[in-house]
Amino acid sequence: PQTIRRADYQPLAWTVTDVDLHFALDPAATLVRSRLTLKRNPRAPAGPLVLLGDELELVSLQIDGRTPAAARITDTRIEVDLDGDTATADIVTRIAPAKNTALSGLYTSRGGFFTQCEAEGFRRITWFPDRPDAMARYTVTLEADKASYPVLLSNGNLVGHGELADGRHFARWQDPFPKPSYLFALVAADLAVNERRITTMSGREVLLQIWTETAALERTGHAMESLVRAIRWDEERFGLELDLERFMIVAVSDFNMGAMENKGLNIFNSKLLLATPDTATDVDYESIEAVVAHEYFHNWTGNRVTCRDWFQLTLKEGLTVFRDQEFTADMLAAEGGDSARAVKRIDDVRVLRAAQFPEDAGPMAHPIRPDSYQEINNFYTATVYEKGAEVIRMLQTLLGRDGFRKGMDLYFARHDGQAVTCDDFVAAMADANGRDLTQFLRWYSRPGTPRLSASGRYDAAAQTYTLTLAQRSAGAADEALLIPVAVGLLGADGRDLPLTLAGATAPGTRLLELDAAEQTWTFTGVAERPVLSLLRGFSAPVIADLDEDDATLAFRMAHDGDPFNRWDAAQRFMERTVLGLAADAAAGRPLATPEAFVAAFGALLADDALDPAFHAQALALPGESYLLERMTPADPAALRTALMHLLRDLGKRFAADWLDRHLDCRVAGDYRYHPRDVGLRALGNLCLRYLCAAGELAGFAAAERQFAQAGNMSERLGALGALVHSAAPQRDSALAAFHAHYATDTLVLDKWFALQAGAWRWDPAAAPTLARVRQLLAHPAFAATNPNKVYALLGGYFRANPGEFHSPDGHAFWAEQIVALNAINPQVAARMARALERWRSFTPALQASMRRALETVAASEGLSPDVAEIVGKALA
Ligand code: HT7
Ligand code: ZN
Repeated sequence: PQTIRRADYQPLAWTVTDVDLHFALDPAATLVRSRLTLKRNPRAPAGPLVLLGDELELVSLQIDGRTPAAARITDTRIEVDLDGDTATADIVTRIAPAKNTALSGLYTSRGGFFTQCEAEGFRRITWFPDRPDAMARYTVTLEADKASYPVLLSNGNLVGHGELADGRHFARWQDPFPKPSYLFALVAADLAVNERRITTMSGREVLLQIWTETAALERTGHAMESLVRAIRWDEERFGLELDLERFMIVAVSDFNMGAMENKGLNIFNSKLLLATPDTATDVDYESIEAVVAHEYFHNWTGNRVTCRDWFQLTLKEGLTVFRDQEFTADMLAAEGGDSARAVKRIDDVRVLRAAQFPEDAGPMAHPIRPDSYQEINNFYTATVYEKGAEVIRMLQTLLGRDGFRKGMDLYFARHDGQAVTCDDFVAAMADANGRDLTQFLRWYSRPGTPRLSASGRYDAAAQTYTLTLAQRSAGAADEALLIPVAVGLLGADGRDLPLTLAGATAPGTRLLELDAAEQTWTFTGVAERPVLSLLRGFSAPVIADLDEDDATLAFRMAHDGDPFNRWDAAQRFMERTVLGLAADAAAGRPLATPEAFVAAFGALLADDALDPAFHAQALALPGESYLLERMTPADPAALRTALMHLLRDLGKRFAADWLDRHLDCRVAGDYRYHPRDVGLRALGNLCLRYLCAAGELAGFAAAERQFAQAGNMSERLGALGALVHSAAPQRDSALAAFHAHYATDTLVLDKWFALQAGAWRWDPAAAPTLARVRQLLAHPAFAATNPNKVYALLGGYFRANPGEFHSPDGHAFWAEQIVALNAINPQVAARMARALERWRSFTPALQASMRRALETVAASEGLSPDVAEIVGKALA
């Protein structure tokens, strides 16, 4: 595959000012007529008009009413030399939406038409300069059979509609805002609507609509509430108002990602839109609120100001993830206080460590603004999104909330309506705050996770504490990053000591700006030997190498005044314990949990003062993929043995406490999505997890009871999960009951598929999970054409179950499935393919079967650029 480089960017020689599209919709053969109004770009070197296409049948092309004599036409590119400064292109294209299983461009799903144009899907609809810096005004006419497709939607405002011959009808939409083609959308389907009218901060009345299949309409309430909250929050926090008369969201069952921010017509994977207490967990409720907000926030960060080219993707994605994280934190804190805010931060860091840290250490490592790619769809990554959000968060930390807001205001004042770069964003932040951010920009071009180390020296006589911080980034020794490091010092009683630096005193936490390879700070007036609390709130996306003994970890786990660091201390102690046990398992030594850890864990479990949501986070072991990443060499079987041992041991030792706490976690009354109730359910479910892992009969009974009596999906799935992740005799009957209850509910069945694919084997005599996964592939509810099903079943196995997946059989199965998926949907196949990219960090025996599987896929026929890039980089 061809490599595209950031350094090769050239502005377009010909821009498009207006696009007039006409769709004669038909699943087998849709005719797309397009009229482009073209203008020579005075700021670009002279060149031909370039139109891009992908799997299109060109019916006709005319320039200014005539067929061009010397157009250069290939399957993917049309070049035409044009005279003068303006021109009109008329293009007719034929496409087959029903055959479009890649779900990019125009496709059908459950009898309706839907589009997905980001990143390069528009070129699968019609010939176009399909890149984000080509911004134009769109008028779109949709024409379709009225009985089958009564609802016809596109971006902007409805400016006409009516009946046509032969039972067909049409609707015409006009979008007042110039936009890039990736934000174009259309929907034609049989849908029902949930509507709400609200008044925006300037007093305009706007119409909010959520469209779904009629049967799902009752599941749209939470999404509508979330949308209204998001609109209000963006007004209050950033002064940003909805700029449209109507804002629509549509649910679709077949979708490659979570959702898409098309201007005024967001399209959502139904999984991230539809919820009732009986069908969605608390985590689903939180995700829906966050994603509805995320897509809405893109209306400003992404749509009004967009990216110049796809290398700048983090400009909109990192910033918008940061905005949705802040939104969720504010929503949670409004009802659950600061502890709920800390829990959100912990959740976000868990995701970063589990997904982004491994990515940054493997063959797909890239800076948040990549320098090159083969297939842009492969770069919608945890690095661009989650690490990108951390980089934005550091800007807010460095500039303060008010300074950050000033920077945002200047960014919009300068760039509204433009396609810009990450440099433009940072320049606005710098200029609004009178601060030189040149060094900070290095974060945009640095791959890999930087490492931070600290050493402290206490001088009792002088009452000083001297802290030296050092940073290290692989391959960039001479270019230090600017790293905001929030620190605290704990006294022997566990309380924060006041921090005095250069005569200025701060009460608890102090922000240090590390901008050299190594730097030293001396705190004065330190009356006792302190314990360091470093990187509070996870103030930078780095790995902190702390040389803490068990006693210090236990102390911080019990007392750190920063809730994030208190959780982190527990995670560190757990990590040390699990990896120690895994090393014993790998060497065939007997496993024994260190008593120091048991004592610290027991104290944490017994702490009744903790908020339940925080308590659940603090008592949950680190994620398996994160731990695997921390292991050298990665040995998934040994790690699984260690995790099972620890869960079992902690479950047994504290069985009575887990049972008591589970009882204390009961939530009375109707379901509420409220931080307090969510926390109680999370903690209650964790208690069941430990009890069932321990094989406690009372635990099995408690889980069975909760499963049978559950008043909502969080309780039901929590109990079922505890049974499935154990050797409980009730396991299979509970799975069967769940299936019977939700047999026709495709979204809920995804949970049932995922649970079984991710199941650990507590009974060594049981068949490997692979056998069950193969059976489920043939289940009537499974469809390889539906990404949600693939992510649930195959993702549940390849990504969420390393202890079972990593075996020669698992790897051969992976190769077989990637080849099959590649023919159906390259984007989905590439996502699944990433499960083996870190193969070089595994044990030699596993490396051999992983390599074989990768080579099988690499050598297969018809490999898409998406999968080719992943396996090619893995094998390179
Ligand atoms: N901006 C959207 C990205 C997206 C996407 C990208 C590639 C292929 C399919 C896709 N669907 C949605 C979603 C977002 O980040 O808001
Ligand atoms: Zn986004």
